Amino acid sequence: PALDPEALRRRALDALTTARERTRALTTCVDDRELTAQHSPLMSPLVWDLAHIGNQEEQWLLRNVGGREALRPDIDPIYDAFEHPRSERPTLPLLPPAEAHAYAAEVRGRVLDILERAPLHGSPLTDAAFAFGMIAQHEQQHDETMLITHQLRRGPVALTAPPPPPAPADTALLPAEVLVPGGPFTMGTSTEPWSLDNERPSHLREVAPFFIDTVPVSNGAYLAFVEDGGYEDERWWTPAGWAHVREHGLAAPLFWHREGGAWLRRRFGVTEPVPREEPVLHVCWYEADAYARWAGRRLPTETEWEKAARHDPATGRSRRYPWGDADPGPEHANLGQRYLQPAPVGSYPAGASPLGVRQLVGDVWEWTASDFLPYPGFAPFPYKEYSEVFFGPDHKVLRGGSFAVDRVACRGTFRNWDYPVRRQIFSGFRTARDARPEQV
Ligand code: AVJ
Ligand code: FE
Repeated sequence: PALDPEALRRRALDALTTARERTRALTTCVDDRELTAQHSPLMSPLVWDLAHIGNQEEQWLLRNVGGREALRPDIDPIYDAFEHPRSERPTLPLLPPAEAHAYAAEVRGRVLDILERAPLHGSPLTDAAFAFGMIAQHEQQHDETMLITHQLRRGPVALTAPPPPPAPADTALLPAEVLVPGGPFTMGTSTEPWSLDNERPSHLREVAPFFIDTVPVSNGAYLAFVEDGGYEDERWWTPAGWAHVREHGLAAPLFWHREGGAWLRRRFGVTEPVPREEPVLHVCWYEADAYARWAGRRLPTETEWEKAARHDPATGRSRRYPWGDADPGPEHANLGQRYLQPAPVGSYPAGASPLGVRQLVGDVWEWTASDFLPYPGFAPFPYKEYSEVFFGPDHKVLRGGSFAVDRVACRGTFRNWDYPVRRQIFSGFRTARDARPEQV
């Protein structure tokens, strides 16, 4: 059922406000020197993200939807992600922290005024209700990016959060894998109001039966691969993956190191023993793929992942989330930086799919076997640089969203992508295998 304009306005206001609270937390917990520093050549200075958030909001909501006069057209080029790679951004004449905060706040004040009055349908952007959702998602995506910067930063602890609850009692009894039946399945969406261009349109896909892990691969399981010499054994790696581990000397997930006989990991400034029960985090596609091969399995394709997450075998229908059509609540999934780590494998029984697959949404982004490609009938919207320029074999698809993603930027249809070498992102995975006909 379509939401009435007042409900849409409330929803947009709520999404924008939630995003700004997170942005503030991420940009006020360190001093100005740290905001302007580059903590890794892979990342922008935090103060660039902050003003870029404001600048995108100015361009799309103030100028496009609101038809208002530009506030700071002079800074557009500085905050255009395509003009300057991240490694160059510290050398740009960036707004200093106080000005960046003031600019983002000024844009937001004017945007809330537009949100109160604007007709939500029939605007220059075709549908202003979409534009508000897109900008809330954009800010939350940068909040995840800024959290990655915080993870890469060295120095005293700046961000804290409570730990997630321990795994539920039934975890040890869960089957290792679940059979997903073959047959047609509706992938993507043509109706989800805030879905982005690459999730559209919905279309039918034929899927062969397959088995998929009930839970994401844990640190404990991954450690068995490490200790079995997985990183030294060419058999498990694709040629490109093998060249990459050799060249960079990879021997364990990013942020892990060995001390005495113990494996430790650093997380937001705290070093602790690697927790066995937590989903493995900070692995690149090559590592995920090699682990799967070592385990006698493979990564799921993107189509398989989405079928596992959305297919309801009782009705044949594809649902919005593994648990149904309800928006994510705290009982369903570990999202929104509520905790600053994934929950133990087996958590969130209320978020399980009808077939019993757990933690598909939240906790860790899950690498899939698939390249990032357009769906049949794809049309860029509202700009080619969101998705279209990234399609092709250079990027692998990740699904499901991590603990760092807000629910506004996370759905059963949501698609993320990155280079197969990337591992500073909050990435993990689960494995799959073909089902033989007699098992179906
Ligand atoms: C969809 C997460 C790959 O961060 O590069 C932010 C999202 N696009 N600003 C990214 C995005 C433009 C994008 N990812
Ligand atoms: Fe951006």
